[in-house]
Amino acid sequence: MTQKTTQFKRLLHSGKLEFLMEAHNGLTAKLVEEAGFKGIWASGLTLSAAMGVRDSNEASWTQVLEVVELMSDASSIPILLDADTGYGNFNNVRRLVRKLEQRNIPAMCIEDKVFPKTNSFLNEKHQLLADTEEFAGKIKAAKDTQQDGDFCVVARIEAFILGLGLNEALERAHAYSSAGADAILVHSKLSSPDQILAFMNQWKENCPVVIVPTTYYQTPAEVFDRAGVSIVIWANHLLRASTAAMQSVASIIYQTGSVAAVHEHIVPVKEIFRLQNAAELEAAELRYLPVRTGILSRSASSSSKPEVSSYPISGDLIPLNSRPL
Ligand code: SPV
Ligand code: MG
Repeated sequence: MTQKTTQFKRLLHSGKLEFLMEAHNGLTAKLVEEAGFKGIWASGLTLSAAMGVRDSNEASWTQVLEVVELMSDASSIPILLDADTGYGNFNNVRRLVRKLEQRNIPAMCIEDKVFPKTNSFLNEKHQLLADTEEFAGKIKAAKDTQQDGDFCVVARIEAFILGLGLNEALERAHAYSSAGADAILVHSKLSSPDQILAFMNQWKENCPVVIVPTTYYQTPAEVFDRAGVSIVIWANHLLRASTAAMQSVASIIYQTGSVAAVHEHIVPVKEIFRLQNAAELEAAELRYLPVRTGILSRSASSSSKPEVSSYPISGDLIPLNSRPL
């Protein structure tokens, strides 16, 4: 199996428009892969929202690392971690790169704002840009630290978010590319792709460009493709979809005092077992636990049948109070 670092680097240089989909835990990482995507965006916004905190570095970087490791374990496609500002200065970035490599996270994106960061769609008065040279130093430090030549550092430019112009965005992009960035992520919060297209029109370097069309989502992907964009990130849509579904289901069950009205609209428990690959554990138990000892088997000692897993993988679900789950 190709290394995840190499998989991600190939996506950046595939020569055609590629797409990353947001995930924020092991389950959603699996869903993204099953849907057919070739890569995952571990979004700072959705990771923090799923933890019940704000996208302002309220979750510690090690808490983020724990979740992203579970995501990586749960999927075989590469993850681009939204590492905000790198959680500190160049030295914190060096340590982050070492930890990401240890945990098989093949790529990180850092943005040129100051710690603690503020989400780009929130009050722009609270947004502060990092000094260009200081940020370029973080990129250099990351590239000097990585052990795997294919580990990727994506440098994110927030100039447009702060209302600065194309020149500022381009100057920063050139500085970050010279510092060794493997790609530039240029962010915009307009509802049209104008800033992105203007940037692409002037960007002549052989350094791939990544975009996040959350606000200009109505632009057809071919427009980005023609402009020379390498990767589009759908940054938060699984969290938003699941939030809508969970709000609706929780409210209906609360109001009706029953699951009857939602039962047809939610996945059966069997589907959750499938996503957890419970079948693999059932098979492993047969191989490694032929006979159970201890309290359970003593209580079942009158039976000659060896005790094996009771996961309802292929048959019906365990009846509970004479009703199936
Ligand atoms: C994220 O998904 O956390 C991002 C993209 O950084 S955005 O929310 O658009 O800033
Ligand atoms: Mg973010």
